Amino acid sequence: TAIGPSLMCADMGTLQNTVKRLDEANVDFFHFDIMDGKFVPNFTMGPDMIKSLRAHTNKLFDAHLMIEEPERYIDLFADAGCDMISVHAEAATHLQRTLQKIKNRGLRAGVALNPATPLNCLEYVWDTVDYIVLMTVNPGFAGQKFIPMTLKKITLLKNLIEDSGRNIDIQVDGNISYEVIPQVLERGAEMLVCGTSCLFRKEESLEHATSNLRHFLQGLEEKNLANS
Ligand code: S6P
Ligand code: MG
Repeated sequence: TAIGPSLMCADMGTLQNTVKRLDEANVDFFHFDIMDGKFVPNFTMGPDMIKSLRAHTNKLFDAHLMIEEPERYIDLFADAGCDMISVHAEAATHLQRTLQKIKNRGLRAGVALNPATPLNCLEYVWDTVDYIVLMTVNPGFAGQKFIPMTLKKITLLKNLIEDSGRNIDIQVDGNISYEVIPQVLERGAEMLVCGTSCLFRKEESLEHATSNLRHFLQGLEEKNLANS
């Protein structure tokens, strides 16, 4: 299970230090939420911020583009140093072309889906996608409430991926808390976007939060091995 801190949940004034600390705490990837004030009603970070943080860690950079016409900005984020880019199926007019563009840059290509978006939009891109981001809240803000209907979607997606015979990861994003984690993992999620629900918490340091989470995940894995 991969742990990916959602940096929009961090204090923007001390971001460089936060990235260094999380790098040392051995997170698996960094999740950057990119918003355009149009596809979602909010703004966060941009390519220049990604570029300046790139020097401070070798961990994977994962950009989640919550922007309209994402095809126009793939090169910008690839040049900034991203390793993985996901685009919303609802926002991409030419989804296949956009994914192909990401792959042509040598990066991992992801499709992100809002909670209400059905899985059938993936039907003709199985060979062009490396990971699917299932939004478990409506995109735009941190600190929202998990939408339980999305659990069923993870199960359905896992089955479709198995049928496709391809190696495609499921990333879940939105209120991934200690209560939710066992439920999404047992349904097949592999990458956790970690925000205010499990990592950026007032009551504990980033180091503690990361190691607590790692232990919790190890405990779940051991339990699963014991059961099987
Ligand atoms: C939401 C964004 C997410 C959030 C993350 C916050 O639009 O895509 O990546 O930053 O979900 O996590 P939490 O635990 O505060 O909901
Ligand atoms: Mg996100």
